[in-house]
Amino acid sequence: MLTLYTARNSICTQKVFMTLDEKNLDYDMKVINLFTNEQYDPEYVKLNPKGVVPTLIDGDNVIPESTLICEYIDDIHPEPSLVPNTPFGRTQMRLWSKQVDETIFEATRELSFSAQFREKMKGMTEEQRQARFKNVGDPDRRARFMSTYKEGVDSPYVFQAIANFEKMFKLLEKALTESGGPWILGRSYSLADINLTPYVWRVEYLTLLDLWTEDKPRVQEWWKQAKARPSAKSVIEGRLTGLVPY
Ligand SMILES: N[C@@H](CCC(=O)N[C@@H](CS)C(=O)NCC(=O)O)C(=O)O
Repeated sequence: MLTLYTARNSICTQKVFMTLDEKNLDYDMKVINLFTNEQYDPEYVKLNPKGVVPTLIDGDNVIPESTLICEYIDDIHPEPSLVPNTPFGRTQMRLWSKQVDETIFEATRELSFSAQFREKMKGMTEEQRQARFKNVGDPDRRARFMSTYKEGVDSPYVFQAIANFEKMFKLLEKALTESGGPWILGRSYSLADINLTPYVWRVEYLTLLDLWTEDKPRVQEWWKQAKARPSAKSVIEGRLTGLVPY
């Protein structure tokens, strides 16, 4: 049985939930409370040295990083396949995962924190808050985190996040035009679509999506279908409205 470590509102874990759902797989779930610093518990850090979720446990195998976890799940349960069957197709898929991991994840976090989670951080004790800032090992990540907490939507990282989304949606319109759709890589739904879906859903929830998609008909069409996908609806909708707590 697979075990998945997650946290409330963890957007990167939603990719993994969607992948498990697409494959119709059972799993156990362990919830880490990020607001009481459980991610820095020495026992958890042994599993995930960065102190982040998700982490997947499959027997003796411990797998961090949501993108790698999704590919691992596809490898061990290849049907229905969520990965293209040509080397070039897989490279294209990974380019999308890379873009999400390198810019869209941070951008979404900056937008969510400055607009939504900041309020929750204000409810922590000063000691908890300082511990949270201190424990973020990566200095760039800590600077982003502190800036969105202190400056909210005026943080320079928020401007950068908006620009990164703008750039990504332009590339998405182009990719859908070239692939002919309906999915990012063409006719088959893949991890490229899954990797992006929770992030687009989050910016839609923050009422920002139209900003970028108004003039992009192919992105609009893609989003209509991506959102209607049963794995996306069951995983994301309930979590955003709070019906599914984790
Ligand atoms: N690149 C990692 C990012 C993991 C990550 O940062 N996860 C967030 C939740 S979505 C987290 O655990 N944050 C810990 C914290 O906020 O202290 C992945 O995709 O798995």
